[in-house]
Amino acid sequence: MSRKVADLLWEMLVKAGVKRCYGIVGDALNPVIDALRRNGAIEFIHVRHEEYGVLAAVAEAYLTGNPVVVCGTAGPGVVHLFNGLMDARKEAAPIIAIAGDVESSVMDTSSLEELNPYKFFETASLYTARLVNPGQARAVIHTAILTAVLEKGPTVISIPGDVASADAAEQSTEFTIAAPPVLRPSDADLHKLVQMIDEAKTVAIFGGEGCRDGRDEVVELARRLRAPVGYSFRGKQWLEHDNPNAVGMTGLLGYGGAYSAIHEADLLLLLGTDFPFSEFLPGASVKKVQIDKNPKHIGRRTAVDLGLVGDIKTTVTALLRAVREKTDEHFLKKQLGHTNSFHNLLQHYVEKGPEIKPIRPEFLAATLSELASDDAMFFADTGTACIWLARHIKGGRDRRLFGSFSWASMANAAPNAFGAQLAYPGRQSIALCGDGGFTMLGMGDLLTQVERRTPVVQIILNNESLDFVNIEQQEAGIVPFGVGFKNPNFATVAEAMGAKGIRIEEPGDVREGLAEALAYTDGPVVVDAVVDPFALAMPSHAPFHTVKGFTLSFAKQVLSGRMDSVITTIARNVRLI
Ligand SMILES: Cc1ncc(C[n+]2csc(CCOP(=O)(O)OP(=O)(O)O)c2C)c(N)n1
Repeated sequence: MSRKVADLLWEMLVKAGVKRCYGIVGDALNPVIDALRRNGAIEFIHVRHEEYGVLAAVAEAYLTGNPVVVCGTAGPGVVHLFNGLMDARKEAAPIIAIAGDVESSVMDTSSLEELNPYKFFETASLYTARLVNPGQARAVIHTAILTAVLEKGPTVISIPGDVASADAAEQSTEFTIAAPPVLRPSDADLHKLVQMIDEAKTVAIFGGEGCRDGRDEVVELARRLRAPVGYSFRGKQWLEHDNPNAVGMTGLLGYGGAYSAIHEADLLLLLGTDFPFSEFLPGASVKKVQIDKNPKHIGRRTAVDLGLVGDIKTTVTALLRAVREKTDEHFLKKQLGHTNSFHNLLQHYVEKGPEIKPIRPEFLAATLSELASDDAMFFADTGTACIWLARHIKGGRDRRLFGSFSWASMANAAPNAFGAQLAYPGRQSIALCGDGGFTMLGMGDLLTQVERRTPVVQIILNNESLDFVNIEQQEAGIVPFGVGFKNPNFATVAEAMGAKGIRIEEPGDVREGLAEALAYTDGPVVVDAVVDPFALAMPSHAPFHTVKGFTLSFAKQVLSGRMDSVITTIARNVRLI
């Protein structure tokens, strides 16, 4: 049989390092998937919902750095990919989507399941191509691969079945993928920066995902400058562990002394971060320097005094050769002091946890962190799970923490953990799921995990509400509405689906239940943890509007006859119990 366009596609994807393709087949994709079968080098992961497949692929691609393929058939199957591709775009994960397209003979005639891929994917995709002629194949596939890998994000190849099964005879499949280039600011700019650092009495560092490869250099710079180090959610896993200068996060999930450190320093170094909450960043009273390899990040969240383009590892290495060591530890000690006091506050519900029912999520998360292995991978659903992950799950050199941190889609954790487990079999892969998130997307594809006996631990924060929104509404000063729902016993449901189910209602059973879940390696586990829906989580720095909003909401709730829930919320959050 002669080589088809679809054969060429998989040959090139294999050369790009693709190990898996997640999706649902049919229609236009049938010849594509037939070629995948013939090729044999890429594992096909048949999921029950395309979005689940993409969110799994995002975790795999983010963690490994390798491109991952997803696929959906024409029209609706392709539409289901979209939210996941937005996630890939925001989380910078190299994903190549193969979108089935209508036959080329009926294109642009509003035929069944037809959509315009250029328009549809415009927001999500870094590069979208419609393969309508076999002659385009090599160039299109090549561009989709290189764009995904080098620009780190999703690309889309829209392909009709007739083109997939057309002859691709002579086309070459050879290409190379360059390693990321070394990028640092000019000598003149570096010199300016060194001067600013040397002149500043106190320096604080705030880092993000860009510190992934330059972690040791940033920690060394902080030591040299006696600088406290705060971080974004994405920066936490690189900058918190084994760093004596770590002072926590700022923003809505904030804890520790990060907020005061970055507001009280003479000079703030923003390193590899696009932290989006401008209101938590200091204004003109603090001098700011931002370094990022992506020029678009520089100065967009807050005005900076100096903006430099460079990767963090290379730039900080150059800085380390030039900056003078500081000796005054006063500022650093003060910020570490704030961090310690906040830590003690956070420990309250962890220490009291064994006695408090319903189970406090702080206690659940801290116990999980303690029991999980040193190379465990944790994923948090968008919702309150993020708060508990940020505050109570400890990172480590080999631990990984991931979620839909920049796109903030619900229901990401279970598919993330599934993709991670496929990429790293043998490591613990743990999803902290919201009950809203798990029932939105996680439940159907629990069957996929069961079928493959993938040992993913999903812990459901069963609070019978969209709790994050509940908190959000109160913060905005309104009466919580549209946030409550009823749940089944998830452990029983899981067992009926062929997974292991563990229900934890008693605080005294938390440790044993989690240990049992982590020890189970014969397939997926669902831990149904009945937690306190009234657990609030205020940031270490609560802006005035937050405090005002809660006060207003409490007043409105009292006036509308909900005195009981106001009293419970207050009682359970001001340490009365
Ligand atoms: C797909 C999607 N829909 C809606 C939202 C808005 N949203 C953010 S968090 C949240 C509530 C999450 O509830 P749940 O999964 O039960 O977790 P909890 O906050 O209760 O822990 C909602 C509705 C979103 N981010 N993504």
